[in-house]
Amino acid sequence: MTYQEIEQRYETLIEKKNAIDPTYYNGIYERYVNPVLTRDHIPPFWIYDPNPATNPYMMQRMGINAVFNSGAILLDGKYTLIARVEGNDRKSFFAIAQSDSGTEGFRFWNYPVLLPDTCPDETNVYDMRLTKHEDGYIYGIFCSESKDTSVSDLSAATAAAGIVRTKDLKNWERLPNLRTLHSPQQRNVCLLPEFVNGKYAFYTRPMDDFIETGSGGGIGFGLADDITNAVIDEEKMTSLRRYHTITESKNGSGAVPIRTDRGWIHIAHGVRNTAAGLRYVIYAFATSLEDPSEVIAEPAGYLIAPFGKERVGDVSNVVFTNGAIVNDGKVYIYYASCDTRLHVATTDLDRLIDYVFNTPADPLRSVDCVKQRCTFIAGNLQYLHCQNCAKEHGI
Ligand code: M1P
Repeated sequence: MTYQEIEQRYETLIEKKNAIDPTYYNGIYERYVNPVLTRDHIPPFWIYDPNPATNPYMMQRMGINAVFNSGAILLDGKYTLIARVEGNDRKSFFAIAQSDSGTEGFRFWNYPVLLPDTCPDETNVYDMRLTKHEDGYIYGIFCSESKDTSVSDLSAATAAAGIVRTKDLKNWERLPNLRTLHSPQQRNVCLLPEFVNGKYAFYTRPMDDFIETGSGGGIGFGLADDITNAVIDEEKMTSLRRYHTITESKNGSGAVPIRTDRGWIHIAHGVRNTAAGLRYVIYAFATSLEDPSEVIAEPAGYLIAPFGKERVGDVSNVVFTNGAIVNDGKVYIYYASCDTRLHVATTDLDRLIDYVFNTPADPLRSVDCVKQRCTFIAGNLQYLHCQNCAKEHGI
């Protein structure tokens, strides 16, 4: 192929229309036919040297493997994603893509984000949550991964929460990593947009180890006095890991919580183990506006699970979110499948609130789940019977 043909193929992809997937219905949200970001959405000049003199075979010089977990905000009226981009060399980095509609036409800026290099041991960075904070800054909280040199295992790593801030997503200030005094490692940390008791409020995910959360009981909540030296002493538990549920192995914050009249709505992820490896799904819960560490609603089971083609990828059986946008009552949930590509699901605030507050909680035992369903069925059959009677009597 010539560089012009590669460019043309790229333009065709960016201009491609997206549509609601007609094969999927649950009344809660819509899925879309096409992913919103894939590695094919990367500008060709990030990958190819366009000069035939230095690239006579027009081969990829610097390949991109995947584009997935993305933070999200509305910036100057544009749906703005900070995507996790992974090179063929396995290193992840961040890049900004914008769209006018939120469901199609995402185009990357010319350059990826070059973060200030303040942590010499940091090897990899990923999964940034973007928070438009009431202090006037946009914060990015991300996973900062370093090699664990205290053990001989070559793959041993440590995870910490990196913090950056910006006003325009162009000029970034790196702040010291978050320190949680009682948790050795952190990943999936996210910052609430509002102060709580005059402090910066974080949802954390205490972990004993890089992969296993160990004694970490779920999603934590902690306050830091100073964002420029963020230290959390106490981490209160919010949404918990529970035996034989979707969060048995681990869970973690996802999109920055959405403020509603009824409470903060969280769109998080839960992980369980299976014979085929870990299965990641997305679930929702709500915390109180008065006390954002208190869970006030938690529907049973998952909100989004891998579906159809989403099931297969580099890390199969995974859906994961770290970004959502609310615009004029419409909610755009950006979720990745299998650490490979990024999708959008759309709903609206009313439906999301109805889902979170009116979906029954998990009774935690099969027998109680059957009782719960029988009560549901009985109510439904009675309603249908009444409807039929009314029709028969012409009411
Ligand atoms: O591979 C699935 C996900 O694994 C991690 O999530 P967690 O910390 O909950 O295990 C993250 O690295 C995430 O990026 C990845 O998608």
